[in-house]
Amino acid sequence: MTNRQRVLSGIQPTADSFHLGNYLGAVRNWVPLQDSHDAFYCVVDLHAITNPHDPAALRRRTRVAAAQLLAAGLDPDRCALFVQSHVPQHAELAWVMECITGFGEASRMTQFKDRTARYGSDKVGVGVFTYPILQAADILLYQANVVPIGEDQRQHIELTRDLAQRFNSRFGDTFVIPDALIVKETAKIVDLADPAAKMSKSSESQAGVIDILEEPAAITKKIKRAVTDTGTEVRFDPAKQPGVSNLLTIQSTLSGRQIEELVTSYAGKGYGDLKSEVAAVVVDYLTPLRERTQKWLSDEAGLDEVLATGAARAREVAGATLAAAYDAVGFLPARR
Ligand code: AQP
Repeated sequence: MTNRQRVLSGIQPTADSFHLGNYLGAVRNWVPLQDSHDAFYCVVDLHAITNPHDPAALRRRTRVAAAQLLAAGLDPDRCALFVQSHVPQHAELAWVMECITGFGEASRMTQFKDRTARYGSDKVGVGVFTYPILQAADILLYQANVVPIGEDQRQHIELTRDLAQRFNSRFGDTFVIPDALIVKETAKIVDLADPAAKMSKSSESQAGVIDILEEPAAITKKIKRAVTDTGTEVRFDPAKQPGVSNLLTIQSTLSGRQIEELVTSYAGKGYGDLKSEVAAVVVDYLTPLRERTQKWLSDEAGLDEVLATGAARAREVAGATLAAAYDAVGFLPARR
């Protein structure tokens, strides 16, 4: 047992690679929290079936996601890394939380609104409507104090807090109320080809999306073609120069150099120099990460063992919370 605060976060296995937005906005921040917190990180495969999917691809991507997390620095000795569907309590608590969620409240979630506006409600599954409540269950099961995420997830943590408070006031104190942990500098990495939009795996064009497992030549090409701004000077001004500022943010985060120092180093130079340097930094950083991922993927048994150990630890904590929640709502205890 530990008195440390608890951290929980998850990521979907919905692509063959995480992109730089996932990595910088979320995953990278998970790593140091293993030392300061009791850490639980999961590959959220239940969320990955809210949209039409291919079963073989899902199975492959679940392992690829776990391998990338290990390659990024998650250490099975310092955190519980697991697959969401291996811990049945997620779906079980989600049902209870759905029953205290308002229909209007769930309808106001941005992704549901965006998808129904884009495709029409007959083409959007009920899972797209309810998954923010499953996400609330993911977090509350672990009594997480902090949830490290990118800006696009802020609304879901607000919903989680509201649901936890509602449950506690109706049925008695059961859940810890979690806080979002959003690192301001990397909260929203934007699309290289469309700096008005966040980098996203579901963008129509992937020209401005850097996958962390992508080959160096492709990464360099995308960065060299990044949309910059109308000026010529390299300045950090996210409102007026979003493209250039995004490149500076990426370079600064991956190199550990301050933005001001980088801006000074570009005095008298142009956007071409900026792009060349950013491409070199990104390739240098991602190459070993890609190699470590491949190494984990070549040891499927080892990878599955890590996930089994993580799931066993997760079930212990999730089981205790679910039992408390079931008791609080008045379910008769099951005789074993
Ligand atoms: N562009 C981004 N900048 C900063 N953080 C980001 N995240 C995602 N995009 C950015 C953060 O990554 C974590 C994992 O999110 P997810 O599992 O919801 O990933 P996803 O939704 O599959 O990735 P996308 O690209 O965001 O997919 P779409 O757009 O299709 O939904 C989260 O903490 C998220 O904030």
